Amino acid sequence: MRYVVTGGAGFIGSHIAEALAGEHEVVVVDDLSTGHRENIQDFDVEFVEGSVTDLPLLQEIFTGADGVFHQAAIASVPKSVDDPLATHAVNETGTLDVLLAARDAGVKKVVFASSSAVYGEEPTLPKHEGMLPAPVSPYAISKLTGEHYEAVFSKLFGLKTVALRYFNVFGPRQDPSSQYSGVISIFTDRVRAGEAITIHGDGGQTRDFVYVADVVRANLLAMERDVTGVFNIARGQQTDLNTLARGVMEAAGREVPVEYGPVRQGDVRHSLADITRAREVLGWAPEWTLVDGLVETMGWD
Ligand code: UD2
Repeated sequence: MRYVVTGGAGFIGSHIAEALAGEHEVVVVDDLSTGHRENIQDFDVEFVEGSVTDLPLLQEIFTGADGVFHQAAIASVPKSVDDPLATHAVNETGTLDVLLAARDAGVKKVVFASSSAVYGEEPTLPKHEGMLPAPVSPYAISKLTGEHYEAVFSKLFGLKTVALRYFNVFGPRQDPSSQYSGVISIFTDRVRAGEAITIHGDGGQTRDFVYVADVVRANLLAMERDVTGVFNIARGQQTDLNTLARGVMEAAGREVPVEYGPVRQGDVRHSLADITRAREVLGWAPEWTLVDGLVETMGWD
């Protein structure tokens, strides 16, 4: 099979590309705005530097492709608040470009990286796919729009599509360099360096963390199986930030000071997914515990 991974030099995309490489022909398209060439240097993939906003480029690359894993995005809520037009161009117009190029090239399926952000501030837990989305950021709107485009392209043009609503994904190659990076990438980076970690608020807030290898398997199943629609991808378990901080230190075998700062503006207090649909329809279940995932993440150079 020939697969294209947009955003394939990024965190999740590079893990998908790695899982496919060797067995399949893999083309990675990435504009390297947040991705890195080094993420894909150790396995056999074709690399094309370019953006999903370049429709002619996508049309060329998608020719002969069986499936597209669409992971490219400006993957940041705060960035989308600062510059909604940039997020709109890449996440919404870019997704439309991907779907148009996929349709025109006769691609069989597009699997799209959506986000738990689409649920917004609605406090009901756990979040399930039947709930009404309530986006509270341009980023969330962009992911929800991508889902809607997928559904409409399925209806109008018969293109098979799946949207995976990722919760808090973590693992090797997640970039810790920005203040908005995933909390686990920041904590593991600091603990490795022997530096203090900062918890925003009292540490009682919770997230549903899922290890990247499980997210990769969800993508492969979504591509292979005869399924369409929207699926939550998470572990279906809540972990509070104090427990997480202790877990990272245990995985590292090293203690660092824990500092407490003000609650981050716009932070959701609790997050938890209902993953029944992924279990029953996709045939997927998370296999990695948080602790095993943390150990693996810590061990990466
Ligand atoms: C996640 C997604 C985001 C979007 C959002 C939807 C990640 C990396 N981000 O944001 O893309 O889908 O969910 O709601 O998956 N924290 C600390 N100390 C730190 C860094 C973070 O205490 O040094 C806290 C932070 O205040 C928050 C929690 O850790 O309460 C998780 O933060 P995050 O940025 O990893 O992810 P989140 O849930 O805000």
